[in-house]
Amino acid sequence: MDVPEVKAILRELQIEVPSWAFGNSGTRFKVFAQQGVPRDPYEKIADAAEVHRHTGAAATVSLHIPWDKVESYGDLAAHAEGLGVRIGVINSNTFQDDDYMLGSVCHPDKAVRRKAVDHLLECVDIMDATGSRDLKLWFADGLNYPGQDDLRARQDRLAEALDEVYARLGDEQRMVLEYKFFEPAFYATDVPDWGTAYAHTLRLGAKAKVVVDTGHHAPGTNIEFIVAFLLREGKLGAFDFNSRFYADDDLMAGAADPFQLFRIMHEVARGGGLDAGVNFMLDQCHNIEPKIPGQIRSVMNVQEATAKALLVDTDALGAAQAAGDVLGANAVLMDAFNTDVRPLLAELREEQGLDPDPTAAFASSGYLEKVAAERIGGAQAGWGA
Ligand code: PSV
Ligand code: MN
Repeated sequence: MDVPEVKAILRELQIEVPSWAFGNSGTRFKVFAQQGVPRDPYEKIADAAEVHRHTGAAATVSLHIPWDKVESYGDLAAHAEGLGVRIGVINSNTFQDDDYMLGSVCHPDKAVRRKAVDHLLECVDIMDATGSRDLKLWFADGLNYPGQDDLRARQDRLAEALDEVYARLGDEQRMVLEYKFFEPAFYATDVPDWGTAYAHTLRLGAKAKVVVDTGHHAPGTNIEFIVAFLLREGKLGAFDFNSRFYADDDLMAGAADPFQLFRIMHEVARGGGLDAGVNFMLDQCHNIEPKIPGQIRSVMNVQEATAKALLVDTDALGAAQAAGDVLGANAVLMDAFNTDVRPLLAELREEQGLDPDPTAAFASSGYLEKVAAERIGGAQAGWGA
């Protein structure tokens, strides 16, 4: 693909940012407060709009319910639009209530399952108000000990819950199911892997797809294979981008392994995923770095990985592969990965009327100083609060 074609695709690429990235977060040992952190969903959206203002590539914001509960979602959506962004995916939360200690939609008690499904249905009501297309489902359900509950019955309960929510979706709405192989449960989780998520969404129908959170795999998992497979089957719905060194670290996308992000974006591009309604979101928690620049960095990292992926000489790659030229094929891929795409992206930003250096532009905008002075009093938002 030549440079003008690469730029045309990058101009359209949007990376959704999560509202919770702008609140305080930390580890189970300590949450560090930062100055100017938003105190409500309106302020979170204002911060998210800054990411878009400087990158032109983050036009939508994911909400997490109940963290982002407000009186009027129509009003919140109008607030977002006034700032040049829109509300994107609605993330459900069935993991922070005492009732959910033994699970939510897979809980052995029918009353708890009812409560969880009602929450999911409420999330679809919110989607109606915000105009959101996707409901993101991640369940913390699972077991810590063998024998704790019936693995098989829990799949039946999960299927029953998913059926009810699926039936509530409007024609243009979708549900996207996220998998995770551990945490908070350590022996078994009820949606541990892409195979389980794929089987449930396949049974449900075309409006159900799979979410790939890049932090939710065992070390060494070939995530680009999963991406290629799901795209081939029309079942890749969304990404939660972040990076990890050890567990589900939720670090900035592309920070730990830019080569992996490139390989993923190569399969996305190869499988038509840049044009298939896939939602690209950052699911990150910024514990020690400032949050808005942290999101800007991740958006830029995804853009860089995508630009490199688009620069792969696919004809030369195909020819080398067909000839069994192992080293030649690998060299084609590595040439693209080793290309410095920063000048290309800087040029693109200038063409879009943006500063070629979004990080520096944000730093000199005075926004951080302004909100630090203004946001005094009230309770700072935080992951889980
Ligand atoms: C779970 O680890 C997860 O990735 C889900 O997407 C949650 O909704 C999110 O983290 C919260 O950060
Ligand atoms: Mn996630």
